[in-house]
Amino acid sequence: ILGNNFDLLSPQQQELAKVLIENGQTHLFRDWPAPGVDDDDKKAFFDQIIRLDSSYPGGLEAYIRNAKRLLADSKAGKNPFDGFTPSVPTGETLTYGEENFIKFEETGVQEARKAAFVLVAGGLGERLGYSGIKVALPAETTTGVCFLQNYIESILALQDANSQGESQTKIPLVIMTSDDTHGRTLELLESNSYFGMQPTQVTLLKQEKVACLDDNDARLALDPHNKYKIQTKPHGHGDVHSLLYSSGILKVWHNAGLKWVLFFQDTNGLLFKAIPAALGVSATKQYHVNSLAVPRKAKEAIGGITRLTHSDGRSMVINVEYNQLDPLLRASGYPDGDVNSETGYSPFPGNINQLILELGPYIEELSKTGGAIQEFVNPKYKDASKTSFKSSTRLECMMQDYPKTLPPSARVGFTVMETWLAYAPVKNNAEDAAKVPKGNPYHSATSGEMAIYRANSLILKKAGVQVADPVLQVFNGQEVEVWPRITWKPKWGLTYSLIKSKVSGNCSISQGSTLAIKGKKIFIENLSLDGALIIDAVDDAEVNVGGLVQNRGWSLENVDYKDTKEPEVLRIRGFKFNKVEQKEVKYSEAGKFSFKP
Ligand code: UGB
Repeated sequence: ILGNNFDLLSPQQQELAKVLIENGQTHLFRDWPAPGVDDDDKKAFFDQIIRLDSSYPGGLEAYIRNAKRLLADSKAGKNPFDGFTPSVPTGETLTYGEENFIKFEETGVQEARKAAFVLVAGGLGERLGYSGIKVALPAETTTGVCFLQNYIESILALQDANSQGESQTKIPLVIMTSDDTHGRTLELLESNSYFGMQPTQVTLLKQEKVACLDDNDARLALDPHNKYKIQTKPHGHGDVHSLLYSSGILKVWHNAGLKWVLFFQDTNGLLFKAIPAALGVSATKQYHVNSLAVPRKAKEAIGGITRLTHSDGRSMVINVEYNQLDPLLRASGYPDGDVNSETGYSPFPGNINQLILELGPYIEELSKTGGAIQEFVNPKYKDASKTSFKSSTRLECMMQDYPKTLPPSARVGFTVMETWLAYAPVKNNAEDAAKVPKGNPYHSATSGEMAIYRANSLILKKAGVQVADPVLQVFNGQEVEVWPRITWKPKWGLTYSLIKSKVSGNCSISQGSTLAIKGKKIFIENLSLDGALIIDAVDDAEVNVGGLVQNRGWSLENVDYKDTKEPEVLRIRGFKFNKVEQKEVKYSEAGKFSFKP
């Protein structure tokens, strides 16, 4: 089929050409001119084939085989849950600040010295429609700290809590990127000195896209504008497992004595408030897999953690994706499908895709699978005959499907935390967020930022501070609770016990106030705040803050998302601060200080 073009190819390329031809891909070469014409393009084509082959567990042959099988199942309307009955699983439910929560936090902080973190950040965030990479987005605009900085500083706070004198723990961080995010992620890190991490602590692993498919025979789709290029699309966050495995980094971690791998997503500004306790649960319960979950509103766009029991006796606790939960329930004796129970929530806890895996069993499993995760395909058919697609499709996979291949002996659990504490992602653009059914979370930049103020306010309240009640305000068509704008660095308030140890006496914060704590050893005692207060201090400065701080503070102003005069980061949240007046204090040298205006 390739004729004399075959001789242009290297031995490796020739092997791959044979694989393609034997697997129904002759159409790829049908229009190739004789040698001498487009030879460089032909070589470039095979360079891409080599990349596609090497980045998929089992290579292109396996990809085509899997695609044929999944496309046939999809055409036949095969239910992926055939034989399985869903039921509500039981897991650990924690309440912030309670005795067992504090105990788990303490254990978790200690375990963190044996942990590695993995951030999946290859997604473009199409639903959000932000032009930059999502991890560069400010988590809140009081300090302007972006998600990546917040994540890194949280990991550094955990690291710091485990370092004594000379023996410095260094917690590794892997960031999975893609062609869409790689360059900009690296640039963000480099231009900010890795936000305080050692560059050697951070590893970027880039996921490759997978080949698109034109039809039910899994014929690879050519780029309509370039017959020497195969169309590709993202394969999904499930790639993280095969990438970690093939990079060899898991072995490095194992040899270094690490025990836990924590996976997390790109835009959840609350996450690290829940991490220490969740890791404590993993260690205490010896979970091989622990998924973090929150109470889920029916139809909310997060998966439901479900126990699936097969008629043959098999049973597993697994995420069922939001679009599959309703049909599964309807087909299994829940005629109303995905609905709230009398508690006002779905009985199935919501998966927030924060997974904690025990490294040993994880490596053992990946040695068998190569990191391949159960995939799915979602073709948009032209008509009911299901013979052709509206546009090319591809296989996809999700990182939370990892437990699907585990043996029944695996210890798979989950930990439910309060939503206000653990989960406020930024996924939806203003327009879509405004259309979210009333009572369901917006998952927008507006709600994501307000959730940080709410969580910090609630935590300080729990620690004994009188924090004023919120007011309701509407930004970009979304009604949100506006709490005092309280922020702190992770090193200030890593755990509830630590926060409690830093506030004492009679403290109060009024509704319109702003409080930004940027230092580590800042102790709040008998502080009465009505205005804006920003305290910065180097780690060796111990500062006592108290007394009455009163000024005109920062007010909130509406910004319309369509107002192109405003920067995009403000437009997507629908508000900005008018910094009328503030008290700003800074301690740049070690020592003991007292700030009492
Ligand atoms: N991501 C990648 O790194 N690579 C990819 O190819 C795709 C994504 P989305 P999704 O917690 O709110 C998930 O798109 O997939 C990264 C769970 O499946 O934001 O719609 C991307 O950068 C769902 O069960 O989410 O839904 C981002 O960091 C529920 O838990 C992450 O993967 C939901 O998240 C998630 O990508 C949730």
